[in-house]
Formats: sequence, structure tokens, C-alpha cells
Amino acid sequence: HGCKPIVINTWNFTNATAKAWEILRQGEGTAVDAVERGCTVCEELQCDGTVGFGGSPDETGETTLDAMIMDGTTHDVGAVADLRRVKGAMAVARSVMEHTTHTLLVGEQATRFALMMGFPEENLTTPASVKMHEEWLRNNCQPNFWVNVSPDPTTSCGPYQPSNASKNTKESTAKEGGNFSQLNHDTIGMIALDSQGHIAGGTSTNGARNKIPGRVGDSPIPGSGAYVDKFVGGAAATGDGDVMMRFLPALVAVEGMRAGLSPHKAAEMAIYRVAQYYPDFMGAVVALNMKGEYGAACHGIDHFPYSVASRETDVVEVKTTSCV
Ligand code: SD4
Repeated sequence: HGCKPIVINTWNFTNATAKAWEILRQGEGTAVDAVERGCTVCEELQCDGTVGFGGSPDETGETTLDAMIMDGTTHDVGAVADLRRVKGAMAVARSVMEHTTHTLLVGEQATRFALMMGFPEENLTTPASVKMHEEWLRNNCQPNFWVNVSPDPTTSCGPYQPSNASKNTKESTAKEGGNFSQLNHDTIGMIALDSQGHIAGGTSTNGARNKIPGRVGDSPIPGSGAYVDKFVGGAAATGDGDVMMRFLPALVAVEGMRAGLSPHKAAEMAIYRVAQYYPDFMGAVVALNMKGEYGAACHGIDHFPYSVASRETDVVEVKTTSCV
């Protein structure tokens, strides 16, 4: 086929990129293998605290996971959302893709599926996530609503008030240090092209901090968190998923490339689309075409780092794009 293998990955999650590249560089595995194993590295390392266990506790303190993988050759997708008590969300997503005819499993039933497929049940809570939750509770009195749903959600806190998990503004981001992770909006989103010309993409995240239980973000939604098409290329998104999923930005970027835009311009188009409606939103899109050209665009922060590895350098390079 003579395709030049390459991987592109959101943020400076270079360990994940390195793992994916190790698989791609000698043709040791497929693009799907690279995405799965690369993203799994981030889940194990708890990249930025926003991928894998022990991050983004919800209103009750529980960490739940969203992940997706898409095979651009077959157009198969596997995804899990609101996955509980199983650490390897990406591997479970791959199991959904390869062992079922379904696309997306959610919540406790996604957990049951994972257990039946042999994944271990584990607690996703860590001392750090307990502390995060306790800090949040100090300023956000929550009745034991989620624990004792009946008969009465009213306690000394007063009536239940849904958290503002994802109502983040540019101002609050700047105040908290200027990157998404301060607000726990980070996701690994990876696109890989292998030497056989197969493209794959995937995402993994623990979502938004203090989310309402049951909340699912953009990451496990095909076209939103990631999208790949063997005729065009692929894209992955990170950021305020509650807003971004309304625009399917990964699909928009791929369609932009299909229409002839460069990956950079296509990513920018996807970002501009969201910004037209939400001028304060924070997010980024990375895009890669079948020629191995890539680009990124971002909004709501100053700049966005991402990483790439290909034969050109044979090492993981961190790139930075200024946001629009
Ligand atoms: C979410 N998109 O669940 C994820 C979080 C994220 O960069 O990407 N942060 O909303």
C-alpha cells in the first residue's frame, strides 16, 4: 500500500502517542491496535487526571468513563458511556466494536457487558478524587439525593440543585490557569494511519468534573468525539463536550477535508461552527488526512498542544497551535 504511518493525539499526552507509534512504525499492529493501546496508556497513567480512573468525580463522587473507537476501513464503531467500576474503557469499547453488532453501551449495563467479557471490576475512586469531591461538596451542599432518591430529595441543603459542571466560561478558565484541565475538560483523542492504509480513531475520558450522574459527553459519540473515513481521513475533538456534541465537530472536520480543505482548515471550520453559537466555548479539534497531512484548531484558550509521530522524525513531537 505504501502508506506512511502516522499518529496524531490531543494534548501533550506523549506517552500514549509513543505507544501508538511503537505499534505503527514497524507495522507491528493495525491502526485500531495503535489507537486502543495508545489510549489505554493514558487510562493507566491517568493523563492529566482527565482520562481513566480517579478523575472528574461526579456529584456523588464517583468516576465514570466514556470511550469510543472507530475503524475507518470497516466503518465499525464501539463505544461505552457512563461506564462504571471498570478501568479499561477503551478496551471495553473495542470489545463492543469487535464482539457485538452494537455501537454504544451505557451505564451499569456497559459494566455488566465488560464483566461478562472478562474485564475486572475495580473501584475507580482514588484519594485524589475523594479530595476533589469533598472540596466541591464544601461549596456545593448536596443532599444525599443520589443515595436516597426517595422519598424526598430535600434535606438541610434545601432542594436539589443540579451542578454547573460544564458551564465554564473563558473568564473562569483564564482565572484557573488557562487550560482545560483546570476545569477537567481534557480527553485523549487519537487518530492513527497504518502502513496498510487503514485509519482508526478513538477517545477516552472521565468526562466533566462534578457532572450530574448519567451525564455523557461528546467523546463516545461518533462524529462528535472522533470520526474516521477511509476515503478522507479522521478527526478527534476535546473540550466542553456538552456544547461540542451539539455540532458533531469531528464529522464536520472530516466533511471539510472531503470537500478539499486541508486538515488545519477543516479543524478550524469545525471550531468556528461551534463558536458561532457559543463564543465562550473551549475546545480543540485535531485532523489527519489519508495523505498523512495533519492540523489542529482550538478555541477558548490561548494555545493548544498536541503530539504527532511519523517516519519523518521517528520520535513523538509536541506541536502547538494558537487558538482562533
Ligand atoms: C467531555 N470532552 O466529556 C470531554 C472532556 C474533554 O477536554 O474533552 N475535555 O466533555
